Parts: sequence; structure tokens; C-alpha cells
Amino acid sequence: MGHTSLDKIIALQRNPANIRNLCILAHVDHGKTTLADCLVASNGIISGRLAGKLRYLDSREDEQIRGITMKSSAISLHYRNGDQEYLLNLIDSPGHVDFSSEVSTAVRLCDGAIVVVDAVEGVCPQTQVVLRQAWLENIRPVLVINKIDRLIMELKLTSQEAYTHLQKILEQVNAVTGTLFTSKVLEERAEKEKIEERESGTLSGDQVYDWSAGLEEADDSHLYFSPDQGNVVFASAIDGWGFSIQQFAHIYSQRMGIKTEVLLKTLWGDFYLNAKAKKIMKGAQAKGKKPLFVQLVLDNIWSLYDAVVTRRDKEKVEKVVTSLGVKVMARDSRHSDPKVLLSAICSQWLPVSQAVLSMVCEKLPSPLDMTAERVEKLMSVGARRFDTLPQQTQELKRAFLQCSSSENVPVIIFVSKMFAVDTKALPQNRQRPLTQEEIAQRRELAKQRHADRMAADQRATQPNKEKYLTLKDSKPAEEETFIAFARVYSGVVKKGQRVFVLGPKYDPAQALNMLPEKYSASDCVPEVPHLSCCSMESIYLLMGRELEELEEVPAGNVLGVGGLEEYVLKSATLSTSPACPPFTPLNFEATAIVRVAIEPKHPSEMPKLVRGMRLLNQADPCAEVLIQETGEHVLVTAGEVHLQRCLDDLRDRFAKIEISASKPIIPFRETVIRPPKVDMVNEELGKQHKVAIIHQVSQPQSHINTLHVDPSGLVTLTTPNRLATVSVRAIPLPQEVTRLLEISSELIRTLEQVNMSLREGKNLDISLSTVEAITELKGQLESLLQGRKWRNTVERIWAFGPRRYGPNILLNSVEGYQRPSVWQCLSRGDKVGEAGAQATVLRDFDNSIVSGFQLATLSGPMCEEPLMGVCFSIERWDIQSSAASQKQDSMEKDSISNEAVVEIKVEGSSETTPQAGGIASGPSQARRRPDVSSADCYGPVSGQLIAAMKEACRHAFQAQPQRLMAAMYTCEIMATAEVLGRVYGVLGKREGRVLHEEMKEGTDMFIIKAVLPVAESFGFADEIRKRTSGLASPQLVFSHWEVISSDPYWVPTTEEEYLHFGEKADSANQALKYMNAVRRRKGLYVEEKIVEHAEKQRTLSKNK
Ligand SMILES: Nc1nc2c(ncn2[C@@H]2O[C@H](COP(=O)(O)OP(=O)(O)OP(=O)(O)O)[C@@H](O)[C@H]2O)c(=O)[nH]1
Ligand SMILES: [Mg+2]
Repeated sequence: MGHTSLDKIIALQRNPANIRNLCILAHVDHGKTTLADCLVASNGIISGRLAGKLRYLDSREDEQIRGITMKSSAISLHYRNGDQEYLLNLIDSPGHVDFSSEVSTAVRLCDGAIVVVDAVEGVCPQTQVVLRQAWLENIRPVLVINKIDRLIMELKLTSQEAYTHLQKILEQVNAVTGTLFTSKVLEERAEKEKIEERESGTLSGDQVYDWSAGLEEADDSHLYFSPDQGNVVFASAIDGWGFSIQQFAHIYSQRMGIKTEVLLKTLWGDFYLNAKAKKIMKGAQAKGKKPLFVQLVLDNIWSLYDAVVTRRDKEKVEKVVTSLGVKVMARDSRHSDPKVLLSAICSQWLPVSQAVLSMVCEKLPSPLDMTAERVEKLMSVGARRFDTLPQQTQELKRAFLQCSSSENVPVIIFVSKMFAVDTKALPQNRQRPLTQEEIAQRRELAKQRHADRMAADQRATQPNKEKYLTLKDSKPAEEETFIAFARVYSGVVKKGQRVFVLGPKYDPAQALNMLPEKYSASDCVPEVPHLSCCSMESIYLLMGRELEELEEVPAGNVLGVGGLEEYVLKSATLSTSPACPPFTPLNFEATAIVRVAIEPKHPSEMPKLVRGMRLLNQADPCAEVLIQETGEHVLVTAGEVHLQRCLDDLRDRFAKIEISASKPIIPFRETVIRPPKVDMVNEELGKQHKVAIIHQVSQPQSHINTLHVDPSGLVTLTTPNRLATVSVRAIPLPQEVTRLLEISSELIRTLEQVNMSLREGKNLDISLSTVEAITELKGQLESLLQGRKWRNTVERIWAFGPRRYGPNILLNSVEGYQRPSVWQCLSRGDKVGEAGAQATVLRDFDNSIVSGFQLATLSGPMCEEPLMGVCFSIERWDIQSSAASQKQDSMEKDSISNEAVVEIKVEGSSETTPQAGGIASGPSQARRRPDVSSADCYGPVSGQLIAAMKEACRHAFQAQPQRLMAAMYTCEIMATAEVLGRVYGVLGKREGRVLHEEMKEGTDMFIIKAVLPVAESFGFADEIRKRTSGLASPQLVFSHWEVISSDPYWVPTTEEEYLHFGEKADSANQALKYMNAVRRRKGLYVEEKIVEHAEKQRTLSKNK
């Protein structure tokens, strides 16, 4: 525990005013864990000499090997700032994109954050992401610009250049904050206006629209990072030094007799020292003078590096050492690596822990300073507004703000993740340091054993060994224990206490009605949805890789809770009050996209694998585990590195069996496009293309007499019993519409839920903001779907699919058929247009059409992947009323014999023959008779209609030019000019596309932004790293879906195409390769020749 005792920390936990909960956030490799090491060393937990090298908080083996953090971990530190003592609950987070979910879990529990930026690399993609995450959670950041030593040693900048460089970095960081702030202010203003509008009821006639209103009033000065505000530290974590302006202001105010306040204002900025006048003047740049920051601060550091590392000037070093008054040990000054001496001097002169921790204590808020805004945000789940929550729930806000630890306030805890630790490592099971007596006792025992063994050795040793082995085997396999990573927001958590576990869908309003008053968690388990009770078996203080058991933890602290694995999957809200709402879900930035199928090496070990995957699912905030329709066990992860970690965890910790993972399953989407105008060699396309399309469509043979495709792509299909006919056309949706549908999928899902309950006659209360969002979506769709083809389409949208919220549209173009549109919740109470008799019949089967559409969009005809960006327009839909009667018959007259039912049906159908004239092949009544009579053998009409609709959609899809869509990653690669060519080479080979390239100011680095298909991304990061000798390492982030331009069904038809691509033409067809790979994986038929040009082999052998 270092030099702070556990008792001390327990005492500090009781004073929330002096607690700081903070996390360290940054882009990957900017030095978070190294900085954390320095802070941990200041508590004596690790030695100062090892700080920066040990990376103490990277406690996993793979973290140490790879050199990146993968899990966030917490440690409690003690710090004395002036006469105050502070408790710092510090969480180190990973910077790699694959683990950004770990950042979300860390940020939720904190009130503040240290954002670390590499002085050379500056603001990187993940820096922006973490700043955004901090912003979304309303936590206050401070800045550490790390790795200043690289400016001296690597970039060899002069102190003046370094100053300019640092200014630029600050500008970049502030620009990101500025954008976040502006968007928030504008959003708030819009919100306010809406409320005002609603309240005033009427709109005043002449409204002046002032776009800048709000921005000017809002005070944003405290938001920005600036050294004179005291929220920036310059550091080199690896060399152990760091400073804020305050420190230098103190030093120079004593030495030069200038007031500290003056120095604080002028040390950073365009000020210089006029030595003659003994004054600080403005305008250093204009006059070509050295700014104060360069003269008084950077120059000192530069000359120290120069003396110690570059020139190794012993005399000068000694002078410096005595003038700074630091003590250097002889072995440090004699060390062959000058860096050792340097860090020995610097870490005493400007200890980084001192600079960072005092900034943290002064600038970051304590748990008592939690803002009302943040509390409301945490408590209002989903679309609900805070003021619509029940009264008792709103009262809890006070508990949050008070952060009180008295006995009569409710306990509120949030668990942000579950992590697994080895059961043996728990403090209950850990070996304590032994007392003297115990040591003596053990010594005796060991002696005894040794003597025994000697004696046994004389006899036969064999049996003994066996016994030993069997003994070892029979020991129960050590288990993993799950600990919840949590924070107490109110009340005191006690060991063994019982609390409610509130699921994410728990509704306090409903529960308060159901539960008797003063219901407590120690009563029996209530029957309220999404509510259960549990007791906290043990509570821990998190100390990096160690845990310390505690009896109780007061409000405002971060803690670990044991014994929740049965009740909490990944995150949860715990409380003693049933009025507490579940906290808003964590903001995850990453999309899980890489999926692999997993199976055990030995099939008999399947149960172990299943159990292991369940544990893995619980232990990782982002990994998903699911069983596909095919029966495969699939693991979905955020990226390659994450996948590797999950597999290692599964193998070594959770399942403990040999497993084999498939190649990553790459998702594709299928779509149709407008007929292209040019062929593969960019020649104008004539009529021949259309011929090819028709040729494709006529392939399926099974529907020969019920299917009709007209040249314009309209597909007409009749059900096998010939009672119903649908005509469908597939139309490509404009790209923007697809994208809009994709990003609005959550909203569409809500819309669908509302419609569902409307259909069932229930009235669901939806919040105003949801209604507004839906109206806005509708408006956006209307403005995007313009032109003759899309006239009035938005009103006619029948459904979205697949799964009712996907990016495909079903359109009702049936003449004279009116049905409630998907937007019905917007115009509640409006009557749907008068429905004719035919329409009523159609209404009965409405659901079948939607189901058929859902099935068709879930897996397309190319390789059974979901469709995207396709609009299916139903242009005709006939159904004979007999079908309807059949439906009723089958429902009502179950007892009637088969014969009788057939009779009725036959009659029905003959009555309505004229209506059925539209059927494409126009079968005669006589022919139909036997079909109808055997209608039963095809099953109920509704089922047949589903199948017919699905088939019709598939054929309509095939009647258009089909394309695959590939998932794309974006990546930003930083590389020096020498390796630029190789980076381009790798990108080119993997079908990547460079979006732009620019030079990073002040360095010789280039930043390349590129997109790359996910299918080509495996091993990409490794390859880039190898080819550039580790200089560039890209991070891949999922960005969008993109149509692959080549046609997978393309065969060369013209002379030029033969010339270009050869007869087989498989070299050019990437889309075909992808499609076949998917088909092969799914066990679908792949059209391929296995042996080609067999005669060539003969020639080869002849040559031998
Ligand atoms: N030159 C220099 N190198 C540093 C400094 N701080 C850290 N490094 C090096 O940068 C590398 C990454 O450091 P880490 O502390 O692991 O970075 P991190 O931000 O924790 O990385 P992730 O957790 O993977 O996101 C290590 O090789 C460190 O030695 C510094 O001040 N100067
Ligand atoms: Mg790290």
C-alpha cells in the first residue's frame, strides 16, 4: 500500500470535499499509463526509479507485452496540497479505439479528467473522441501536454520553436472544445425556443431570427485550456518532470522580486522582460524579443537537456545540481545512460506528480460540486424529460447534490462495468504477511518435509509422485470472480447491505404504484418488472492490481463490489430506494463490427465454451456473444486487437479450453443501383445489358407458371393456390435516404413500437421530443425524395425492413388501397380514408405482405446478406374474397370436415372470377378448380402470401442491376516522408482509397486519411507497422457502407472487354470474390469450375 495506510484512506473517504474522482484520457500511446506511474510512485506504491517503466496499472500480461492498455483500472492515491489532504480516485483508461467502451465506463464514474496530449503528435482522432466523451458526461477536463522531451531530443526544436509549437497544440485542443461548446449552446437555444413556442401557444407574427443569440451571452472562458488559467501542465512523464506556470511564477517571484500574480498573467503569452527598465512588456513577437515563457521556463529545461544528455558536461551539471539544490546519488551520476541522471535531477526539481496533482486538486470538481444539469441528465432515461418523472424520483436529485453519507439518505450506486479477477487474488484469499511465529512454524514444517523427502528418496520415489499428481488434479479449477466497478453517489454502502437492482427498462413510476409504501430491499423479492434485490457480499477499495476489503464506503467514492455477478450483466443502477430511476445508458462510441464464429477443438467441450462465452460477455463492456440462426457461436468485437484479447481471455481464463476461431465473418449488404451507363471498359452501354438482366431473371424454374417479369422490372407473382397476386418493383433509394434511414434506426424502432401499440388499441405516451424527432425525420425524407418518381412516396411508406427498422422501404402503390401510414402516430385521431370492400379484404392480409418484405430484406438473393437502400413498391395486389372467407373459416369452423371447407371455397372462387383476371398467365377457371380444391395442401393463405411476397421481392431485386455493399473503415495514419510510399503501397493493395493527405505543421509527419474495406483490413495495422518499421500505426474506425462498383454477375460481352479482362475475367471482379466467399461460408451453391485448362499441366510435365 505504499506509505499511506489503509486507515488513512478510509478516513479521507469520509470527506467528499477533498475527494477527486478523475480519469486519464488520451489518444493511444500518448503516455497515460506512464503518467499514472509517476502519480502512483508519489504514494510510494512503486519506486520512483521504476516510474514510467513499470506501467503499474497495465496489470495484464498482454497489456505489458503489447505496450497498450486494454482495461481501465482504478487506484486511490493520497495527496497533501498545502494544509489540505486529498483522496484521488484515479482511473487509467485505454487509448486504442478498440477499447473505447472502456473509456465510457471510466468517464461515467468521474467528475474530472486529465486529458493527455503528445507534444509531437498533437490532437489525434481519439483525443477528439475522448474530449467529446468527457463533454457528453459533463465532466471537467484539465490538460497535460506530455512528451516535451521529444521536442528537444527528436525534433530538435529550439526553445522558441517549441513555444510556437505548444501554442499551436493548445489552439487545436481549444478548437475541439470550442466546437463542442458551440453545438451545445445552439442546441440549448433551439430547445428553449421550442418550449417558449409551446408555452406561448401562438407564434408572433414577425420573428427575428438571430443565429448568434446565446453564443455571446454564454460564458465559455472557463472551458478553454490556458496555462494562465492553471489548467495546463507541460510534462515529460518518462523523465519524471512536469510543471504548470504556477511553479515558475513562485520561483521567479522570489528570485526576481516580481509579484506572483503578475507573473501568472504574463508567463504565458506575448510578453517579454525588459531588463533595463525591469519591466514586463507586451508585444514580444512584434519586437522580436524572447517571450517570458521561453526565457524563464523553456530555456532552463533546454539547457539542462543540453548539458546532461547531449554534451554530458559534468562541470555544468554539477553547477546546475547545486543551484537547484537537488541531491543526486553517485550511482545515478555515474550511470552510462544520461537519461537516468536527467530524471534524477528533474524529478526532484519539477516533480510531475506535484504539478499534476495540485492542478487536479485545485481545478477539478469534488463530488459535492456535481451540477444539477448533470444529475438530471443521468436520471432522465431515453426520451423522457426530467420534470415528467414522479415526485419522489425528482426529490432524489437533492441526494445526488448533497452527496451525503448520513444514515437516512438513500444509497445510490452506479455500476459501469464488471471485471473478472482471479479468485485467489481476492484479499480474503490472499496470503497475509506472516508474523514471526508463523515464519518459525513454517520453517519447522519445511525442515520436516525435507527430511521426509530425503527418507522417501531412499525408497522408491515413483508412487509418491503419482499421488502428488493426482492430488493436484483433483483440486477444483480456480474460478474467476466478478467485481463491479462502481461509484457511490449517495449514502453509505455497507458490506452485506441489500439493495434494489434497477434494470435499464425499470420505470420508477410504475413501481411506486405497485409497491407498498416504505418498501425496502430487505423485504422479499418484489414482482415488479426489471427490479430485483441483491446483497453486496463484499466491497473493495480498488488499488490497481490489488483490492483491499472494506466494511463500508461513503458517498462520492469509487469502489469495487463483489457478489453481483448473478444480478448485473454489464452495468446497472443499485439503490435502496425504489424511486431511483436507472441511469442513462453509457455513451459507447465504438461499433462492434468484427465477428468470428467460435468452436471448441474437442466437440465434447461445448458446454465449457458456452459458459466461457457467457463470462466473457459479462466481463467486457463492448464484446457481444450470440448464437446465429445457423447454430454457430459468434463473438462480435470492436476490432482486431479487441478480438485478440477476447480470444485470449476465453482461452486462458473463462473457458480454459482449446478453441478455434473462424476467419472473421465480414458483413456485406446487398443493394440495387440504377442501370449503369458505361460498361467495364468505360464504353457506352447499348441494349445488350438489358438482355443480360432478363436472362438472369428467367433462371428460377420453380415458379414458371406463376411468375411473370415484364421488361421494366415489374415482377408479378401468384400464390400457389392462385388466390392472391402481387406485383412488386424494386427501386434503388437515393444514397442520402439510405444514410438517413440508417442513422435514424433507433427512432424508426420507436416509431414502430408506437404504431404497434396503436394497432393494439393501446395509447402509448410518447414524449414531445420523440414526436418532434419523428416529424423531423418525415420532413427530411420528404425533402430527399423529390422528383416525379418519388411523388407522395413518404405518405405511402408501408414499412421499414429488415426487422422493421432497417434501411429499406416498402411502398404502397396499390391503386385504391388505403391503409394507415407509418406516420399515424403523428396524426392521432385522424380517420383513415374510407375503405372499400376490397380494401378490407386486403387489410386482413396486410401483415403477410409486411412479413414477406421483412424476410426478403433480411437476406437477399446474392449471398443471403441483408438488403440496404432498396425500395420495394407494390404496384398491384389482388386477392380473392374467398381467401378471406377461407381465413375466417379456418378460424371459426375448426370442426368442419375437410370436404366441406373445400366446397365453400370452390363456390367462393367461382363467384369472384372476374376479379382474378389480372393474374398474369390468365389460367382458365377449369384449370384452377383442382388447384383450389387442394388449397389446403399449400397451407393457409396468409402463409402463402408471405412466401409469395418474399419471392416477388427477390425477383424484383434480381430484375435490377445488383451490387454488393462493403463495410468501410476510416483510418488516419501518421507517417514520415520516407515511409509514405510504402503506406500508399499497402493501402493500394488492400483496395484502400486515400481521402486526403496533409503535412502536420512543425513536423515532418504526414497525416493520411483513408478509407478501407473491412474485408481487406485484417492484418492491415500489422502490415503497415512492419513495412514502416513501426513508424506508422493506424487505427481503424467503422464509418459507413459503400457500394462496390463492380457487378458480381458481370461477364465480358464485348470485344474490348474480352481484350481487357480475358475470357474468365475473374481478375477484375472483386465483388464476385466477396460474394462467393460469403456463399461458400454459408454453404450455398457457388458456381465455379474446379479444374481449368487441364491440358496445360500436360505441357508442364512434358517440359520436365
Ligand atoms: N519520449 C517520451 N516518451 C514517453 C513519454 N511518456 C510516455 N512515453 C512512451 O510512450 C509509450 C506509450 O506510453 P503509455 O504510457 O503506455 O501510453 P498510453 O497512453 O498509456 O497508451 P495506451 O494505454 O495504449 O493508450 C511508451 O513507450 C512510453 O515509454 C514521454 O514523456 N516522453
Ligand atoms: Mg495505457
